[in-house]
Amino acid sequence: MAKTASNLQIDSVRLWDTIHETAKFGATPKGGVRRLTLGPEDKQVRDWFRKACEAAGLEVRVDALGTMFGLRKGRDMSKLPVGLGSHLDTQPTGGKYDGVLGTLAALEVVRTLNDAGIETDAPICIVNWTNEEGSRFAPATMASAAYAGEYTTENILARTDLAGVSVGQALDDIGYRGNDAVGAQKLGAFVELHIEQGPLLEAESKVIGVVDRGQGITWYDGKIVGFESHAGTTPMPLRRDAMGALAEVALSVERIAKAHGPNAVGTLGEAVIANPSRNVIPGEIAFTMDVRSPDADTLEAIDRDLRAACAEIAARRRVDISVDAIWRKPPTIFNDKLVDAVETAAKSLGYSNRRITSGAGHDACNLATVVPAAMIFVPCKDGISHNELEDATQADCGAGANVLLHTVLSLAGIVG
Ligand code: HGY
Ligand code: MN
Ligand code: MN
Repeated sequence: MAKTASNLQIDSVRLWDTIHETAKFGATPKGGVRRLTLGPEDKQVRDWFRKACEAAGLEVRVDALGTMFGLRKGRDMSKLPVGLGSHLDTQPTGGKYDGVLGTLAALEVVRTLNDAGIETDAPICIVNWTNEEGSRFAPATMASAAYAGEYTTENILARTDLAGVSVGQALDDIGYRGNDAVGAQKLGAFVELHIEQGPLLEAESKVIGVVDRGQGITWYDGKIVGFESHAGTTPMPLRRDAMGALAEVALSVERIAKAHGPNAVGTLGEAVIANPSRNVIPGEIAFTMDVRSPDADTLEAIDRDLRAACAEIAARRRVDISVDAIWRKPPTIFNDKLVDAVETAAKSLGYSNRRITSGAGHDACNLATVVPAAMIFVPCKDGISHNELEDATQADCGAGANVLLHTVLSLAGIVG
């Protein structure tokens, strides 16, 4: 006899065990996870995920960018599935929860419905999106962006990593270039559970973040060209030092983001010196920048100020500085109805909650441009993420998964 759905709870021990079981794929000595997209560790977790989905009775399909869909039939298969999930790839010094919680909580929702013998009216579909992190291949959230029509599949397949390996080649290397066209699996809605990756929920002792907004993001590729010359014989006034210019660019990013604060952030996260040598003045440096704000006008203003600062540094230091905006993600406004469904679920389950804007980018932010979408946050310890110290509690992960379960049930309808 099926349990009544209203008192249904996920199995938080099983979810916790699943999170820690998959953390072994790419486990690092410091307790983090290094699972770069489409690498060998990503293959391991993908193979694990496929088996777990099939064991839960899901029909697993993979699209041309490797995104994995696990479909649970509903009574009315003419209805579009309710989507839920996140990503299983991590940063180089990533943690156990970023993306993993949302993907495995989606699996836990299915397992819970199976155990309770509950059939939903609409089907549900759990999703593991390829390359949410954007660390190995830019941009971040590339597969869900292609699903939302922002890029063609060919454009994404041709993207390369620093070693010159393309997305297409990497997919073939791990056997995850699927036969389905990107976008073939239609979704009627999408809900993503994620750790907050910031300090607010913990600081306010709130268990659930009802995410109604997401920051806009601009990613830049930059290049500084100066002049390589002898570190000992070149007088300081004659130098065209790319490293000195980079140092000023980095401080300008920080200054400009602060000037447009408090709701703006800017980071110079990568720098690669061409042919580095201790006794050669750097002549060429490639770098990247990440700028974010919930406000589109602020992003535009920061773009103008950054370009002006680079032009001034370049002229004064007699170097060339180029800055190319390779990804512009506008701020996200999540679907009111779904955000209300998340809030209603949190309240009915008795969890403390607050509305919150996501500082991080997520696949749900892309889905929100094509289907009704919303997100659920739970706290992470000290707000730390993209760091091997990333941590969360079993209770909070379980609470988030329960809110996910009841949000999905409110959207998919219950039959048995
Ligand atoms: O960069 C981001 O916001 C996401 O965590 N990949
Ligand atoms: Mn994430
Ligand atoms: Mn991340």
